[in-house]
Amino acid sequence: MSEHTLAIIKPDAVAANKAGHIIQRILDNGFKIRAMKMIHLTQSEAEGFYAVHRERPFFQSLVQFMTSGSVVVLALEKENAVVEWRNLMGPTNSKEAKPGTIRGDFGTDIERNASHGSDSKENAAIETAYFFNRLEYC
Ligand code: 3AN
Repeated sequence: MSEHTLAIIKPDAVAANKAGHIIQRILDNGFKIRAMKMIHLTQSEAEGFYAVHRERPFFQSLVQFMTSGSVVVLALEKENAVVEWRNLMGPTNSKEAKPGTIRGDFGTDIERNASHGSDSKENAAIETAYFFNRLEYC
């Protein structure tokens, strides 16, 4: 059954002019883009998005990175979209990601890893609603 997930092209990839390449890969891999926008997150928006990581040692650094430049946020649709998008991204740490994956090709390390993807259907619904209202959703 068709499923949705929330993807973010992170500031490192946008600043390196790789957003277009990544969007093309998303389309080439059979995802439909149901919503998309380029935004520059405020500190409170980034903190809210990553609230589950609030107690983690990397939280401040992650928020600083995610507010360092523009991001592209996308709502993607495909069969098994959550798992399919995470497979296309590769593992969290870009240093462990294989060539051919988005993090392997466009990321640098565990923080500057080019992209985000929801980790479950439940979080996909929460994260999609965090960024898009119904009018923005195609
Ligand atoms: P994923 O994005 O692969 O689901 P999470 O949810 O564990 O990974 O982590 C959210 C984000 O926090 C990651 N995308 C990454 O940028 C950052 N992150 C995770 N672990 C670390 C770490 N040990 N050091 C620095 N940043 C991290």
